[in-house]
Amino acid sequence: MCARLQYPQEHSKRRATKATTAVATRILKLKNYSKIVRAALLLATSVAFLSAVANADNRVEFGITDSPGNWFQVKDRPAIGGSRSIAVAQPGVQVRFSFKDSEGVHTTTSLIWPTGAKGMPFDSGTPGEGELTLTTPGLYVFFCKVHDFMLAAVVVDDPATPGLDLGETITLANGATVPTSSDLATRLLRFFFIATNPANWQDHTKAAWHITYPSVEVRITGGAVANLASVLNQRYGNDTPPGQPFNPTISGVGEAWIDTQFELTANKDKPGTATQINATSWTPVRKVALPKINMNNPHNMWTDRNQTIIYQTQWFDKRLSTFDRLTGRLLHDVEVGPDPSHVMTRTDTDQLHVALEGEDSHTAVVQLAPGGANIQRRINIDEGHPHGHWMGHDGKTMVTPNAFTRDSTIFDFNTNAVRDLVPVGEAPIATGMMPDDSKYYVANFLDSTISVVNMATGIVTKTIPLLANYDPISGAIHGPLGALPIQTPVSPDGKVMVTANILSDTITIVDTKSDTLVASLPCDTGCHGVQWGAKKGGGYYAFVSSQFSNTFQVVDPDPTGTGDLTKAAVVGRILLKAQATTATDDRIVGNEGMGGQGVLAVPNVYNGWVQNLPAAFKQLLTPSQQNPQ
Ligand SMILES: [Cu+2]
Repeated sequence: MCARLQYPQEHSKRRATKATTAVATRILKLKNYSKIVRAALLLATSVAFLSAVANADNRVEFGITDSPGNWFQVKDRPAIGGSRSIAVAQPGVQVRFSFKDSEGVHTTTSLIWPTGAKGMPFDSGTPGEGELTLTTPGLYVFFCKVHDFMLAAVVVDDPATPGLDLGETITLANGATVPTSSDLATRLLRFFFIATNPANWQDHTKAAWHITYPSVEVRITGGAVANLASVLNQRYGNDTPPGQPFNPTISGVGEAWIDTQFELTANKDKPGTATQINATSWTPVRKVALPKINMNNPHNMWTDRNQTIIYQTQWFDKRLSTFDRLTGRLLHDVEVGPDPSHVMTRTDTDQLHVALEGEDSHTAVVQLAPGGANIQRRINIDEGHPHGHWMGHDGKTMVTPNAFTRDSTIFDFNTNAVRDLVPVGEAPIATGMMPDDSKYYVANFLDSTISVVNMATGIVTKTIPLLANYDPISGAIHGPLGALPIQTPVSPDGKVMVTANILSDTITIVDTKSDTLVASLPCDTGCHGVQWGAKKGGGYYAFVSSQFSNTFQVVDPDPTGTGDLTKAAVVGRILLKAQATTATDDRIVGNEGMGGQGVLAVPNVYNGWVQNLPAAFKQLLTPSQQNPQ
């Protein structure tokens, strides 16, 4: 990962035409005829591509959809490098985010833009439609603040310069500015081309993982021109072994549920299944697609006190559905409000609380009666747009990360009021809490930091930087790191926090005693969700899902049993693709096993929940697992 490569022509002072630059570069490298033929074909493709761009009507229209990968879909233009979410246009282009084929609420918001570009940053607000004119040449990337991985890009190219203009520097939504030649800029481009093209996702049943990038000349920092695909291949490799699935040597307890949010099935037009994995055989036992209700982007789950019901959010929709854990039979499908993201129960009452990430108003958490059949009330959290909330071990508190407003709410159920609104970092997305509620953690997605909040005072006592060991220009890595952190739960015994980081594809390990980052482990691509389950005979496993991979990983934070968290290791990689023995309520037809997001371990062994387990589950646990902390 220690990439120090420069763009091949980074220091070139040449100012050649597009064609001569490309020809010269390629012919110099050629050693035999077949390579010449291949290069000529490549060049012809690039030239044809560029002239198509020059001739196109200078308008770009994106639609917003619930479809995995091409959430933002370009209308009436060909895919570029396999992505249907990017367009090339000329200065003055009118960009419209118009038609909508989604049941959810979205925004169209600037994530990346050419530094100083006119009219930037842009934010449509909800529901996401909007129109803008882009005049400054360079790279523009838009995302949805509700669903951060929904991406659209426009390259505004000045036809008078060689190569497609990516601009001198880009500015990111968190305020950072980096050269387009930097490692951070190309990592973001790599992420874009993986996220927006399902054919680029990491299929662990194949011998090699191939990523298709557009083979086009781009003009970057200092006017250097380089082939984008070559740069990305040189910096990050390609056709690498995706990593074979393997089982942990020590079993887990019970089962792991993973929302395979992007899996496609025959009898519904919205994506997603929930996959149940036996934590002894490590095989998929069942997939629940719920075609009867056209289940739409199942994102996160929780279970009731008896562990018999799965509560399932539909993140690109308005509904919280409930199904039987053992049979997959639908029990309820309740309209709760826009974009329900996460669900958890109160340990004292077994009521469930659902965060509505699309909700603009302050009443953005919905409380349902145990069983999930009906709504009891809407809770005012003093902000909208919460994503992954967490509940206190005694059921008396709830914390929410409010994705749009750089703050986190502490709600007190004793007083039924907001106790604190805590300022945190950019795009807070998920939370984790100590088993005694002494402090909680907020993952600030766009800042790549974690805020440590004292529960009693509501004060941020520390901000843990996840990118301190990374040089965004050269790409040099000096130690553990995480970029774009998402789910971040603390182990049931309070010793360790594990965080999934989606840009770096790393799993970061934080020692909760010192609140320091002590290790990072390689994650499969699209690293997204984490929850803790019990390890047989004592200890815990973190189950880590990856949304652009058909696997999840099992992390043992303390495989040596010494408490040394720097020895944390990935001890298993489990395939989420259905097998012949997997029961299912619909036929899987695409993105098999892909889209890993929400995770749930049954039995639920977090402090406060574990004590309420039925005896049959309790007896599977050690005394210390039955009473953690
Ligand atoms: Cu969205």
